[in-house]
Amino acid sequence: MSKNQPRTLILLENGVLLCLFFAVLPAFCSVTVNLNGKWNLSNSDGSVFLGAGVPGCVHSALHQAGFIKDPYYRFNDVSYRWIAFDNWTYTTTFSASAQLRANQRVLLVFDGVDTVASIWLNGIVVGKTDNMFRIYDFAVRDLLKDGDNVLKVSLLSPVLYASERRNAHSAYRVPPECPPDVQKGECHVNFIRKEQSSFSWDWGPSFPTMGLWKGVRLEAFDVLRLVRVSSVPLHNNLSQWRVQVELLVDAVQTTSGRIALSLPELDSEQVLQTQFLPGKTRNVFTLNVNASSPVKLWWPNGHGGRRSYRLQVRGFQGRALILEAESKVYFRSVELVQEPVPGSPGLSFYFRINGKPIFLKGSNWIPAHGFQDRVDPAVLRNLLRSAKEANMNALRVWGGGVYEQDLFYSLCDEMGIMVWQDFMFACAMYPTEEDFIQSVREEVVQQVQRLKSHPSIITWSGNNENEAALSTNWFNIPASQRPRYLKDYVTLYVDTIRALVQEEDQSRPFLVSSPTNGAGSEQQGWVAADPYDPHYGDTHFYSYALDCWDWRTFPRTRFASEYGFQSWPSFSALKPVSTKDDWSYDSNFSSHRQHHEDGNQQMLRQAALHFHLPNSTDPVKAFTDTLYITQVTQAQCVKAQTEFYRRSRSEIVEGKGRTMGALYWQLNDVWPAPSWSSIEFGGKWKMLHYFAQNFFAAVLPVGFEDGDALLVYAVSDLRHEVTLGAVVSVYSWSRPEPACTLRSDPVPVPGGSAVSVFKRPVAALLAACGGCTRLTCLLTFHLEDGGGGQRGPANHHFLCKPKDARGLLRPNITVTVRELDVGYVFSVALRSDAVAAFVWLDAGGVPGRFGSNGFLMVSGYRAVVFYAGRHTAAAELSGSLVVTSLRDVY
Ligand code: BMA
Repeated sequence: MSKNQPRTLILLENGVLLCLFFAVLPAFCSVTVNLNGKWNLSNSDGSVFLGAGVPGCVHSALHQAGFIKDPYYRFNDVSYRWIAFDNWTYTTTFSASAQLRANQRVLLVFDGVDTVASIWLNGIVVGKTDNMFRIYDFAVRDLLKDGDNVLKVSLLSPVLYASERRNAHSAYRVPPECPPDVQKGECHVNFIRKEQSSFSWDWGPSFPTMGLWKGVRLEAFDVLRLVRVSSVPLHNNLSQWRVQVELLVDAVQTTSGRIALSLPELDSEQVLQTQFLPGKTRNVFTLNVNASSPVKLWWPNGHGGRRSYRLQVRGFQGRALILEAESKVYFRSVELVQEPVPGSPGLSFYFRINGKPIFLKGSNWIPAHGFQDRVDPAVLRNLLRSAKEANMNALRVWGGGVYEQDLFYSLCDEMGIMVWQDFMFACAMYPTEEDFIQSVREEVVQQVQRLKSHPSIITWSGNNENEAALSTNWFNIPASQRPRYLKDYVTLYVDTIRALVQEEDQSRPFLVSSPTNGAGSEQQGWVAADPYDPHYGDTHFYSYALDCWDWRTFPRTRFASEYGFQSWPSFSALKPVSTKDDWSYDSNFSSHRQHHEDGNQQMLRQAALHFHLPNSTDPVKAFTDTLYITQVTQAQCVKAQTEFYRRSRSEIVEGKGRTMGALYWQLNDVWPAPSWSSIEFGGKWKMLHYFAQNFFAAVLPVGFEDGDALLVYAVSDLRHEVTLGAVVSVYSWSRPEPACTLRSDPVPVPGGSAVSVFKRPVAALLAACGGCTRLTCLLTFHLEDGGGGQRGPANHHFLCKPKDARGLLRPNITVTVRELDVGYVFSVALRSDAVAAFVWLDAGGVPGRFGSNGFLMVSGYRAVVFYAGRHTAAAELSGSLVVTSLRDVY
């Protein structure tokens, strides 16, 4: 479509139809001119000049035009540091028709500028920007002319800007100043409202981006423009619903009219008289849902369906249509329950959706790429579908990244993934000068208005770890200065963000930080003495040195919103960004990619607690085996911790428990490097993600030792009660068949509970199974219902560290690949002549995923399915397939 062509239908970013352009009613229509596409880009001294895509960023443009190589290759993040120290200018030329200029108002709208820019139109500055998370619009009608119009966006180096702002803030320090050296990042990111991790993080590179990261357009209108429609369902007792519809309208002058709101599928309609005042105004209407139309609710993944309803909004002046929009409404309620818990000090902390307590199972989301223009729908779909397929029902959008694109939230709505939405502040103190706060105010209002229609978002949260940073004094703030920082904290998160969110959205809870003691923190002036207190709120817990197989090391918290362990991605993820010289664990490359102090050694030390470390004399095999062992270690650690949280949902032990959330750190990656992620950059599942499929299953057997006994708990997220017993099999490491099997009597397991279903002293269990010792045998177990049917996945429990296991042999696994569905679905049959642990299938460069992976083979045969991400053939898959098991690496 040519830039100037008026559209008959105008589609807003959030999928809302804005206005119908009728030839008979031209005066009432807004016209949009899309200014996206190819612009020119140059640096400050004009030595670099190239074409650049909008939306996009400088780094992507330089790469696409061949000025730089792949920024992710080897050490290029450091080689290309100069880019963010330069200033860059985007320029485009467009024509503005007389018809367009004849409108009363013409606005130049930027959906996202990254970050600090002056905007010039035909040589005149029309405005400035300083916040990546805001939409900006500027009135430009009188500057437009016949013929060519020149639009220029001059971006300042974000690194230099941040440093200038910091220098201007001379009264007191706003720490942390700079990231740790190991991150190879830039300083003072807290002084600029942009993606905080773009200056580096402990899992990510420093690419302080600049650019027009979202769309640019002209909007012209004579009467009014509908800026946004949002809707929030409210209810009385979950039976009588009403929808609060908010229209953000930009009117040229006072405009009276009628608004017709309708939910056709619910037979509900309302017509209201209204008056839009001049300028941008928020207009709130309520549509009562017809009491005789039953509403189907939105439920999280695993708890029910998700029916959406069409909401139609039309505005008339006389008989003329002045606005029209359509969007989706889902009905659900959310409460955050913080109330006294019998037998436990503190308060509960759990989410009730549609009146039902729900255990949140999932992970934490970080930006999916260092360059947001590279996060396309396929990337989002693959990651979110992967979350759903791993039985997750929740993700936390972490506060050091970006407020995600609309599609992210729409997919979460569809898939039933509940979103804990942070505001974008992380691991730092922040300035509170008036202009900074003012910019944050705009950011918060716009983001809440943009996102509040999504049922997936179940809570807002002010920041990541800033309460903890203040209370446990990460930045060595002298006691005498503490009050100043406390005051700034309250100013930003309580008096500004919380107050605005409560004004904009009464339909969901607001937490000031994560971790926090919630109501407990509030009582202590918003910064608790110990925000990690397991009796209140949510906790983050990391411990790399302690034995992660020992559940006693984990806090029995109300809600675990972060915990995790690092691992390396697969060789196929690293290969395209490295050369042969890099393929060893102690190469410069391996250290360079590790952004967490001592991270590479921490992984090996944790691995060595349980496993023999790889010792191949072939350097590449030693490297790939080490990648493997870090994935095994991570998968097993996060499994142990998650199972502990899930089995703690019904109990109070020593005053602690009733855990109702397990969101491990982290789901995805920003680049190919070691990190806490369960899905590596490029979308391939690590072993942890396959484990998550099991440890997040709706019905799960959890085995653990307490004192001298082995216990099996049945964890159920089902709605209804089931009768479950445990079947425990003892295997010898040296023989792929059970040595003996024990059963417990089925007991009732209520919906949403964790119940002990099996308890036996380990010694008695082994004694009953002739000749078994802790070193020679291992246990597998599953749950069966009253009818003898297996419920949930099988699980296992090792009675010793696998490095001490006696009889574990090299299994010599052979694989046969067979096509099941043309080019996309394959069966992979494995034959093993011994018990094999952590059997890992890697399809190399063939994208896709297996039905299960990283499993224990206690019998000689297993078949799994492979779902290819692109068309392939059995021969190609079979040629790329590498099978590794624990005994193969030493
Ligand atoms: C938490 C997160 C991130 C970090 C992670 C791993 O603190 O909030 O800041 O990446 O731990 O260190």
